[in-house]
Amino acid sequence: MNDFEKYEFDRLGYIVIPNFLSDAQVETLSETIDEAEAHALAEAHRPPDKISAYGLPYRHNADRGYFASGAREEGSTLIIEDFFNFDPAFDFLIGHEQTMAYIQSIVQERPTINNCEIRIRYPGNQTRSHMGGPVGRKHRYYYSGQGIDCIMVRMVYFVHDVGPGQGEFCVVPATHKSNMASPYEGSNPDTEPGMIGLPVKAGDAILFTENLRHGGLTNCSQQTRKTLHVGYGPYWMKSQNHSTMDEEPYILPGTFARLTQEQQLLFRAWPTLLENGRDS
Ligand SMILES: O=C(O)CCC(=O)C(=O)O
Repeated sequence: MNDFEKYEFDRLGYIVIPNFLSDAQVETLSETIDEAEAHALAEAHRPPDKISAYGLPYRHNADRGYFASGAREEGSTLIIEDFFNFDPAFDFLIGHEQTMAYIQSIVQERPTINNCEIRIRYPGNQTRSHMGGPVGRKHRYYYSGQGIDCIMVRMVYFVHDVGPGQGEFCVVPATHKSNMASPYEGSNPDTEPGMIGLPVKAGDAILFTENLRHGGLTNCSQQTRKTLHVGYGPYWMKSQNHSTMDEEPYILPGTFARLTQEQQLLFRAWPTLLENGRDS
């Protein structure tokens, strides 16, 4: 993360990183997201196996190791959590060198992955505004003697262009430093004062602190918006996926076994002997 990016991240609470992924990576991710969508939709009629801490119904697919919520409907979102279990094609994002360079600049304790979800936002859908201001400790943005020190950040990877009107990820810049919660009622990102959409191209990424007020503008187009979201925080943070909130990260034994030791560490929500210079 260069000095300009650090300055902008501190000032605004997010940065857009153009051309972050190669065309080949975008193609692989896009194809695999489509497969995951088809797989999850094939089970969309099933009753939920689990209700999340926030009341969202989830279907659990034990074979492919994901939790899905939602269906293909006008105005709906399909969320597929723990997508790393679904297909090894996603593995290159675990410990992705360029991503980790950013994460290590803004999470001071050893970072781990605490959230991974595919978001599929059908026409008419929006993501309500949330966060900003004095949020709980889990999502806080701090600045210490060591620099920026976030508890929860997310990298969003884009596999197709998302232009104005196509359901852009949106933010109220600088609200990670606000001393007050948003007083605007309804949490409608389309009308909330200060909210701006961030248009992107395929291969771009957006890095933001969860402390920032954010959401997704209404997708007014006929294009379904598909993104990958990966959350990071200090190793002691447990899963922040809605379906497994504050549980151990949900990684199938088969997924864990195929990862390198460095990648495995990104799912270990406890201190390891490696941190004392010894192998665990
Ligand atoms: O992309 C969106 O629509 C919203 C995403 C979001 O709220 C998140 O990643 O925390």
